[in-house]
Amino acid sequence: MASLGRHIIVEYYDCAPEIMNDVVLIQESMEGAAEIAGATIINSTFHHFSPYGVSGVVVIEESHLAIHTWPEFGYASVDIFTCGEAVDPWISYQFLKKAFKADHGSAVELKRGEMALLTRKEFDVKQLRDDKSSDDGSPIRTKDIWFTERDDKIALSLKHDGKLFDVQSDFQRVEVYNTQAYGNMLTLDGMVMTTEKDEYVYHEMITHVPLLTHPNPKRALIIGGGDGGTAREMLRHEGLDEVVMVEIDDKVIEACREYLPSIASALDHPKLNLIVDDGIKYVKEAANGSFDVVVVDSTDPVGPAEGLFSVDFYKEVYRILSDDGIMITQSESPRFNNKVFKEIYEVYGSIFGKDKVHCYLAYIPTYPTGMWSFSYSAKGDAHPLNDFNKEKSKKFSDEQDLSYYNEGIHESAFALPNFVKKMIN
Ligand code: SPD
Repeated sequence: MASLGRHIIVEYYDCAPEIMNDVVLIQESMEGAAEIAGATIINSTFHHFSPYGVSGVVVIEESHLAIHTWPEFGYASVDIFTCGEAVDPWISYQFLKKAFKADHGSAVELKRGEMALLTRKEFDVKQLRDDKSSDDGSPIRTKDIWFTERDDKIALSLKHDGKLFDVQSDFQRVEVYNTQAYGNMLTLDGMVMTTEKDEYVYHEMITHVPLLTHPNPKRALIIGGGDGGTAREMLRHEGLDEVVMVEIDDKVIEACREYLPSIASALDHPKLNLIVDDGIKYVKEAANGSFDVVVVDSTDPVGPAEGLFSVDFYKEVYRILSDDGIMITQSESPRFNNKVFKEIYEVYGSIFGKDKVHCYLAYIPTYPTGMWSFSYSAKGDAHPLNDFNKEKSKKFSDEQDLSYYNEGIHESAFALPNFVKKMIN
C-alpha cells in the first residue's frame, strides 16, 4: 500500500427517511459496518437532533466511521477512514447502502498519508515515556479509553489503558482490560465478569453464605466460575473434601491464569477437580444426591450461559443435591435485569418450594447499577438465617481476613428493600 490509510467519502441518496431519523438503528448499522469490515470498535457516540437528523461517530482501532443524516431529503453523508490493510472500507460502504435502503450511493476514495511524501521522524515512544511522567509521577498513558457495558437505557463505563487479552473462543469473546480504577478486568461478550479490585464481594458472598449455613458440607460443585474466584473462596473451608468445577471455556481459564492471577490462584489446588466441559451435561450425568453445595457462577443469561437459566437445568441441580443440599446462583440485578430476576425466583420456587428460596444482595461497583443478587435454595431445611452460626461465621471471617463477608453481612444481606420483595412475591 502506498499510503497510510484509505478514506472514502460517501453519499447515500433516496434512503428511507424513517431510517435516517432512527438514531438507534443508525448507530447499530454504523457499528455493524465497522465490524463486518473487520474493524475493532473502541467506542461510539450518536446523537438525535430535534426535530430530526442524526450525527454520530464510531471510533475504531483503525480510525473512524462518521455520519450525518438529513431525513427530510433521505440523504446521509458518511466518512469511512481506515488505516492499515486489514480493514476494507468498501465492505462497510455496501453494508450501509443496504441498511439505509439507499436507492443509490456514490463515493470517492482518497489515499491518506501518501508514502512518497512521508519521511520517517525520530520518534521513540519508549524514550518519550521514560523522559516524561504525569504529575503524580506515574508513567504517561499511551491510551485513555473507555470500556462501556450497556443495555438500551443504562451504561456503565470504566476507563482503561488498553486490552491485555482478546480472543474469540468457541463460545464467546473473552477480553481482559487494564482498567485505571479496578485493575485488570475480565469481560465476556462485552459484559463485566470480574475485576481485581472488587471481585472479593461477589466471590465471598457466593461461597461463604452456603458453606457457613450447611451443617457439614463435604462435596461442592461450581458450574462456570472459570476465573477461579469462587473456587479460591470455597477452598478456604478445610472441611470440604472435594470441589469440582466445570467451566465450558478454556480461554476464560487461560486469560485469568495469565492476567488475573490473584483470582485464579487456587486453580491448581489439590482438592480442586477442574473440568473443562459443558456444565449442563455434567449435571445431567452426575449421580443423585452427590453434592452438598452447588454454586452456579454463570455469566448473564445470553450466549453460552442461556441454558443455565432453564427450568430443566435447575431440576437436575435439585436432583444431584444431597438431602441437606444448597444451591446458590448469581441471580442478576433486580434493577438492571428485572425481568430475568423475577423469572429466576419463580422457577426456583417451583422446584425447591417457595419457602426454601431466599434472595440476598451485595454491592458490586463494576456490575450494572451496583446492586447484585444471589439466590439461596435449600433442598432440606437449612435456613440461611435460622441455621447459621454467628460465632462460627465471625471466627471464619476474622481468621481468613476476608474483605466483605462477615457475620453481620451474612444476616443483613437477606434484608431486602420492599421493591425487591415485591418482585419476588
Ligand atoms: N453481569 C455480571 C454477571 C457476573 C456473573 N459471574 C461473574 C463471574 C465471576 N466469577
